[in-house]
Amino acid sequence: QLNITLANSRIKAGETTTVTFAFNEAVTGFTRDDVVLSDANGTLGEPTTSDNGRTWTATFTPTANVEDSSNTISVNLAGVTNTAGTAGSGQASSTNYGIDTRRPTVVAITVADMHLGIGETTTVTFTFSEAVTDLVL
Ligand SMILES: [Ca+2]
Ligand SMILES: [Ca+2]
Repeated sequence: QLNITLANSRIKAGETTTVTFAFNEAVTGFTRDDVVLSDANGTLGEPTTSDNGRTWTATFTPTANVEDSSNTISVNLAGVTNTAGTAGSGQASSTNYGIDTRRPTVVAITVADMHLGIGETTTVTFTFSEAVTDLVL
């Protein structure tokens, strides 16, 4: 039995997060090769344990320019063995997490009046690829 949790379940551009793999007993042989990342949209560092094999952590780095609200990290339990030497079976999956590493871009800038005289004002419209906050001109 294995619980997989991510410290941050909504990962943004420039962020990484810690993934914790909590087994119900101490295991050996747990490496990155046992982790299934086909639905992860990112890469994982090598898992390390600080309590002799029961809890493991690794750093997850999301793929750039991805917007996907449905992602999971899984582990092939056949790749790990308990202290009695018995290999696990089946797969364990993390709960769902979201990734938004797509940076907004400016799609269009339009000026209402292209022929301004002295003292006139006009409206400039900025259109972004997605909603943005904190626009500073
Ligand atoms: Ca997905
Ligand atoms: Ca293994």
